[in-house]
Amino acid sequence: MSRKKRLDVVVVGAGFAGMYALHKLRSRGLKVLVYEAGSGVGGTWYWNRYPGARCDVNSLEYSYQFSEELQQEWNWSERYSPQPEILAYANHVADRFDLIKDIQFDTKITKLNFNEDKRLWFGLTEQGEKFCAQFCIMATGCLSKHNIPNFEGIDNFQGELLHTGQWPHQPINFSGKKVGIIGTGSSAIQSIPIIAKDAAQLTVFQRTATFSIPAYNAPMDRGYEQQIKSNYKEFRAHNSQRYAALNNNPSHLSAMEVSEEEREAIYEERWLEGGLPFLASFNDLGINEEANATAIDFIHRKIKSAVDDPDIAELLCPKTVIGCKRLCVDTNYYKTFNLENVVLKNLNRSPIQRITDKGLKTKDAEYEFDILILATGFDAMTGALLAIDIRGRSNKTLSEHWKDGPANYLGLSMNRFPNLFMITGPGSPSVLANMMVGIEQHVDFIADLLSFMQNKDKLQVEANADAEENWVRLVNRIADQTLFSKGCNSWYTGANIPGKPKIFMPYLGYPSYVEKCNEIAADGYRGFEFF
Ligand code: NA7
Repeated sequence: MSRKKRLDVVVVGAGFAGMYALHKLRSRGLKVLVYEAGSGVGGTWYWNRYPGARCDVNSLEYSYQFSEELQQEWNWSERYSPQPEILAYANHVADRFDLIKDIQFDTKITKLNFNEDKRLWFGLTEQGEKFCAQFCIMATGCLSKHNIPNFEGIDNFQGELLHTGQWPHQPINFSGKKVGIIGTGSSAIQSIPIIAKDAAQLTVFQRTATFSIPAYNAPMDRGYEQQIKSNYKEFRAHNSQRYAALNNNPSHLSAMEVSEEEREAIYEERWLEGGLPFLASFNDLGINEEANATAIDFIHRKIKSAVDDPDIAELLCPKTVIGCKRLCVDTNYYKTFNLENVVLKNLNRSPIQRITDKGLKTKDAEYEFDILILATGFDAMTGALLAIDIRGRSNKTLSEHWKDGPANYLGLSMNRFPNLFMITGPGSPSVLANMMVGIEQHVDFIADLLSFMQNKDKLQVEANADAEENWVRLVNRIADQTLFSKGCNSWYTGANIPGKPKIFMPYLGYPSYVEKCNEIAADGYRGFEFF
């Protein structure tokens, strides 16, 4: 066991949040160390290496803005960046800002306990290394604790069992293989068309059909890139005023106030533009069920025109509200089901009973596979935090504090957990805004809060209980005004994990969130208690 390390700030996770936290806080003269479970930087882009993994946000927006030189000098090769390029970018940033020397890789944190007498967090790693720090920054990611459903017999499978969120580093050869994939969320939708090209047979097990919009990914338009880069600051500032901090050209029209022809033309135009901006076709798709139904109808017709077999097309048509589960962005997803080697199975009609040594058994049939892929998602937003034994004041555990859902203030801080901050935690815009933008805003807010404490000679800060309660109520009140909090079992609400408290976690509306953060800071960090 090594000697205990004494730090000002310990950061957990070396994804984009942890990397920027390290850079920012180190530049303020603090002694910072990042612990990272993986062997490299990049977080979600380090782990999610499945075929076709790609960002669903435009490359020119899914990148840091804290360094003008960095954003000018880095060139993305495609409209939507593939995972290897985003990982290369993360490594470039780590080298450029000399981050590696303060990151300890291959190290999982198992315990974090707050010592009230010493006013320090004491931590333990899986390898038994101890450390203490005044502040803890949990940059553990929203989609980092992968979800392996409790399938009976899962350990019996003799073939290759893979999870999209824990993909091996070496290439997987699908050629001539019989492959099964469980799940049809974003990870499956991106990987299915690519796996189908090589596999002898691909069987897709679907529980809930998902809406997907074509990406129309293409090589970066250098003219457009130049245009953005010539005024990058303004472009970023403009986007931060958008609901999800994305350049999605939101419409000011209601889907119900235009003629049917006009509506169809607008949807068609958005469809051809591709990607997530489809949801901004009209201003009421997220709040009016009738308006939402018009978008559903449009996409159903697109699916039916793409898929030859009407029964398969019907099965691929989602029956939920559009936007309730995360909208997917694909390349050739629906058309892949026209290939002879691709089969779609309806788990609602015939659920999985168990995994066998050769494949899996559903209520009606038995399947044999060489490779079985779990594209079954994540214990999102809270999973990675609850995987660590975190104990705050009075030995209160995080799991106790969150037994009815993730109580928090601004998605950043929690009552009874002094000097511990989350980046893009539950209660912040997080996954429903451009993550890179949210990350920088959070880290900047925390850095300013720490400076405020230094100036006031304060050693300890935490959210007060009332502020926390009111914040959670506000997050839910906002979500309840939309269609996104109800009507489907989404990971936004924790409903994808059996037994998890069901509560809508992301704060909807990036600009209003930032406005609140700024007001609170200007008001002496209202809602926080200092000691
Ligand atoms: P998602 O979007 O959570 O998708 C997981 C898929 O796995 C989804 O289709 C689930 O069906 C299915 N699933 C989960 N558990 C089971 C069980 N027990 N049986 C059958 N099917 C199951 O995860 P992704 O990795 O695809 O995407 C996560 C995010 O990453 C994505 O939103 C982007 O932001 C990037 P269900 O819908 O629950 O019926």
